[in-house]
Amino acid sequence: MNAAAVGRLKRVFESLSSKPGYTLMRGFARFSTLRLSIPFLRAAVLKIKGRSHRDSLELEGKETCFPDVDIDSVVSALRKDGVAFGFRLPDEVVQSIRSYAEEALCFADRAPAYGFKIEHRERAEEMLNKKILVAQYFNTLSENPEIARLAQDPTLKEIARRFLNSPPTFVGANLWWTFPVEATEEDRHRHAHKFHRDVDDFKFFKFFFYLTDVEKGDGAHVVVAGSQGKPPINGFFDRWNIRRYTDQEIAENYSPSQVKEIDGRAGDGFAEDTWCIHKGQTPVRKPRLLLQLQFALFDYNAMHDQRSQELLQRLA
Ligand SMILES: O=C(O)CCC(=O)C(=O)O
Ligand SMILES: [Fe+2]
Repeated sequence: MNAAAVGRLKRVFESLSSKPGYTLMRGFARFSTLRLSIPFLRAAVLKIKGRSHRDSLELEGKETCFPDVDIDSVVSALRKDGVAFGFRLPDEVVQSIRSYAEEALCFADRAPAYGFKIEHRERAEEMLNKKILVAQYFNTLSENPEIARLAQDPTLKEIARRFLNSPPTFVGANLWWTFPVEATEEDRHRHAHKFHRDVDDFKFFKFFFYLTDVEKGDGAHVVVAGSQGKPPINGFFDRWNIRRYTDQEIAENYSPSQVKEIDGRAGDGFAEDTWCIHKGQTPVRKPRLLLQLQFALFDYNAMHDQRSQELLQRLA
């Protein structure tokens, strides 16, 4: 066994002891039979326990931000293409999240010790002695009421319930900036700026909302529509492998019409099953602020942005 394989095995064992449920799921969720059957099995078990009824009662009386969204067409596009468009946040929600992002600390490389206010980005870069590609906010659900409200939105929840074929679990909000910098290969790899697919549960998906205008060159998200369960394959076991894919592999394996670079105005949103191949892009013109809301079957406590206040430190 070579050194890289030994290192990988060591990381799997460490992860098994610290996060056993999540690590086992990441092993098993690559198999399509389990991805298909587990949502239905879980729904049946929850039905016996009476949870699905309780869930539908919870939705009653809550107002949606998306009265014009056609739930059926979103769910069928998500199933077929892995991506569905047509969401639009109300202007006051965009304003509220933008103001929050000006005032609160964001954290370089998602590291709780590297907090800075967005106006002090240059100073933070000097302190870290590197360009910052990604900076994320923490504890957004408790700090911004609009994000907390979106996490409970009945339209989003109903889309989740139908797409997942099972009562949905909200597993996390994430709000982050991507900046136009000469990023290192390592940072681009780490922050998902290379094609990949996510294994976050047996079935799961995400809503993405742009909070800044995103034209080509501003770090638009790219998705390969219809690629769910059909990754580029290089050797027999590669179909179950989770790895990064090169742009060339994507160009060779899918038609150009499948590769969608998603631009939009501040407030525009889309839903995506990120079991599809996708990536972020490094902006070349201006920063991009993005909100992501994730629904899944099970909560492995791995997707949320909650960090204890004692861990958070200010760098600049
Ligand atoms: O920054 C992006 O657009 C990509 C993020 C990503 O890969 C993900 O949220 O799963
Ligand atoms: Fe991803």
